[in-house]
Amino acid sequence: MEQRDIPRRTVLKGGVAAGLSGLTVMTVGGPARAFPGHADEGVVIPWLDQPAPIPPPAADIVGNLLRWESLDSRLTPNDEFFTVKHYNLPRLSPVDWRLSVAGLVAQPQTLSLADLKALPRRTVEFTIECSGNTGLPFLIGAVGNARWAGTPLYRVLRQARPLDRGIEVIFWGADRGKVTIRDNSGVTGPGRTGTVEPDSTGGLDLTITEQFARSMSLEDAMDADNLLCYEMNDASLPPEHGYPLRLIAPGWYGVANVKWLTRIEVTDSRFQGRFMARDYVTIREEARGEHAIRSRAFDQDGNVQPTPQDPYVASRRTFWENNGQITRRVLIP
Ligand SMILES: Nc1nc2c(c(=O)[nH]1)N[C@H]1C(S)=C(S)[C@@H](COP(=O)(O)O)O[C@H]1N2
Ligand SMILES: [Mo]
Repeated sequence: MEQRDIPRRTVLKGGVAAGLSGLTVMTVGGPARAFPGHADEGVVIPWLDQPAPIPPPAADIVGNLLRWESLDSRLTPNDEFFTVKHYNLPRLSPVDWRLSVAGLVAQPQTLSLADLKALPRRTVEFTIECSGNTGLPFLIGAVGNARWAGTPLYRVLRQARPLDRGIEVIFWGADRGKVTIRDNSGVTGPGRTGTVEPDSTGGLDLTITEQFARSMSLEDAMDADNLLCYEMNDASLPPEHGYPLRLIAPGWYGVANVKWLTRIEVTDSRFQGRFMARDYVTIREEARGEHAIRSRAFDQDGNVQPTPQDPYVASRRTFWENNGQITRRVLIP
């Protein structure tokens, strides 16, 4: 291949929209080499369709997106690795930081970083990709590959001895932030113990403080590849990537890899926090037509509201006190 330098002005003339100069590879000076050390093997031709600049509200959340043109190694260097933080950036001290393993377990654990490092060490290479990647005009670099080291999660869970009725594992991060909920239902619950404030518009919306959390089934959590990870590419985890400890769950989207991990909780019901039930959930438009809608409540012990067929409801010989599930029909025009 003939080696050709592509001067910056050519790229700009080529139709790249204005305002992107901070993002294109050409701003770093000379052209990037496709294969470093092999000067005769050509140069990287930058993409014409560079991502849009990150708009201000999203810039607090998404940072350091991958520049595809500067990719020259299998592992993404830590300081070039994309970051996503939905809330604040916790600065945790290794001195007083502890991981607690609690909830429906026979042997709750409290572990220091030194305790975790004393456990067997394992390394996995895993590509993290945000599930929002390529979903927005500015978001086409939320992906990176690293070598992660830590101790297998299943050992720590096994040590805590989950009870038989434990089916779900919640991973709590130290970060927290305000979330607006469209009505005042569902305000209480794990991690939502913060203040409840009426919305400024005087509507029914309520703003609560919620701690970052994601969950998975106990069965998925026990997967031998999951790591309680304290190292990224042979360095201690950088603060932006979850120092001192994060979950690395190979095969899962980025959001499952909870950073700044402080608490692992085993529960007996599905967790319905923001990042399980509202964000990072795909909602598809329903085709028009008639639909049935049924509500189901759970009590504090996790019992489901009875169905109309449940003997507790069906055996009533009066019309009083029907606490069964109710189905209503709607037509979406
Ligand atoms: N505690 C916590 N963990 C988190 C997040 C977060 O906001 N808080 N963001 C998640 C999301 S959405 C992604 S895509 C990945 C990104 O990991 P990185 O910032 O190390 O690249 O972290 C996940 N873990
Ligand atoms: Mo993400």
